[in-house]
Amino acid sequence: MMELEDKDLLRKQAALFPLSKGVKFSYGTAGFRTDAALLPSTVFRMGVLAALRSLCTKRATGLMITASHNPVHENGVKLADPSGGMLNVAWEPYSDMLANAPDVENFLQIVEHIVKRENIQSRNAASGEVLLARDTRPSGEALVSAARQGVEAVRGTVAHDMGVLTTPQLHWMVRSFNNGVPASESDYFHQLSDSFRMLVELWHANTGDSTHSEELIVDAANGVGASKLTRLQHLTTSLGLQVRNSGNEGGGLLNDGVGADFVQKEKVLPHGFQLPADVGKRCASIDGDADRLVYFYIPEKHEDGYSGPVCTLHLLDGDKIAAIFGLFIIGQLRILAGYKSSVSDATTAHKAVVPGYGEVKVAVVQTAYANGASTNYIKQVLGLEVATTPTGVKHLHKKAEQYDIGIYFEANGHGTILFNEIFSQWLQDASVQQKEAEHRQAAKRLVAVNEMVNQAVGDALSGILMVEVVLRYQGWSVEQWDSMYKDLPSRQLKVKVKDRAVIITTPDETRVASPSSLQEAIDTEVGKYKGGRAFVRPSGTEDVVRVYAEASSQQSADALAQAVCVLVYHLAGGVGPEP
Ligand code: G16
Repeated sequence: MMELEDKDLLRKQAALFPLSKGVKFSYGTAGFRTDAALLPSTVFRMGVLAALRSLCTKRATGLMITASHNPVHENGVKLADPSGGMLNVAWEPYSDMLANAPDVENFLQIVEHIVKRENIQSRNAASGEVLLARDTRPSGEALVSAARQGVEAVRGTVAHDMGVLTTPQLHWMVRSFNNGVPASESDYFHQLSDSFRMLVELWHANTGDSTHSEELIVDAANGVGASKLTRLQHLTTSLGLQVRNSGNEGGGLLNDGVGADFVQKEKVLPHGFQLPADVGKRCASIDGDADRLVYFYIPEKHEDGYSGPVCTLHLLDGDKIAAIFGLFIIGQLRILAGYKSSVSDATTAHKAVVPGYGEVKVAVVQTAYANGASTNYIKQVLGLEVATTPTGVKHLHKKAEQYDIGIYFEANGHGTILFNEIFSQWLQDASVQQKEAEHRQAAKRLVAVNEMVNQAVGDALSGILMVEVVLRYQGWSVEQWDSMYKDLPSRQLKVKVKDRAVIITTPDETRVASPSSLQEAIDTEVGKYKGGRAFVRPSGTEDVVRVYAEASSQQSADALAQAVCVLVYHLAGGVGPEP
């Protein structure tokens, strides 16, 4: 139970952050997101919740001020659990209740309810800790201050302001902090760069090749990732990087015509990239808080002849990143399993049975947005299991944890590779104890991947390092990587409706459960297109309904997506002009 002085402190502090009138907050896919001016009360209250979660688990939690891919006037808050992953979904209803509490007394009652229900007792000095960080949005500083006041309104909890970070850096720090290992930003950079160096050295040792591949050009969305990439580059001399859209004074706006979300959804060049100067170059885009990564290039010629709103670039999205990661992982496991083939011809389906460990369970986790061609490739060519979950890294991460190695990626570029603890330990031992040098090297490579690739959450920076390493091992250009499989033509659009909550989908998000008339109409429309597939779902980060369509040609995918938008507009309360 809360003591009187706990309540007095909370009451006094909460009164400084009154709820904005007429707004209903919902935790959404990855936390709260809206116009920054509406957020101080929500952020204060999430500071309180992060403190309670820390007291409850007796470990540090994290709170990140960011709205990721959303426009610069918006902001948001994401919470990190003690594992470094997203807030435990069982606590999401508390977030909604706290964020929407109409007044201070009601807010206090909800806090009391959480304290009681979760049996939170420890309120000794500094028994709870919350790490805070923000991206580069101008509203971030004031919101971090609101978060700090929320954390410190819960007696016995302290806030540590970690400064301006990418979202994955904060998650990494929470995980490291709780694991009792060095957790500063400089530790993060050293861990990534040391393991990258190790992988490059192992590659040199194997191939004798010491040439550096051409530099990678990264569109940093005018966000926090730009300065972090520059810092990473200073530590990894063999990584040639050119950072564009760095958000420097006089440059462009955060996420405005730039960044991973823009490139992946629009499939057009971001600002700062041009024809013909950038034709054939290996390029990547990250998003505003650097937790998403996609690659792209401008081909010499367009072979499909279609000149609709697409085709200025070839996109290598999260699905293709998952595919190349899967290829590399399975290649190393093949070596450990005693196959004589090298990584580049690891193209037959098989189970990875490694002597001394047994079958290594590997899977790729995707969502309904995964391009059908990627799923086929991963299953049929790589021979890997594919698991699916609803949208949201919190779901994919949880699923990926069920395997020895779980590779998860959303098509939009969120993803990572998780290693379970028992298998990680086995790899550590195998890297010194295996008899064959080849086997020791394969184990060492996987140990280095485990170190380099963020184990807490998808991370564009560690993702870049991993892609760049695998391309070297494969000896591939970006075009060769792209040719692993050909994407089925697809199109993603969004529709504005009065209330996006009127659309309820089935758990796998591929069908609309309500309103049923909408699903019937979508089915009829899909039936008109060869190889057609389409689904709609309310976004959890923007006030829109998302529409996805695939078909056998780009014209058909565009037409199907457009037709489904019109259906959503008419059957789910569209607002503004008809799409
Ligand atoms: C967040 C989530 C992702 C999700 C994305 C879009 O990413 O972490 O898992 O795919 O939102 O979600 P929705 O389709 O519901 O808008 P980010 O990069 O925006 O934080």
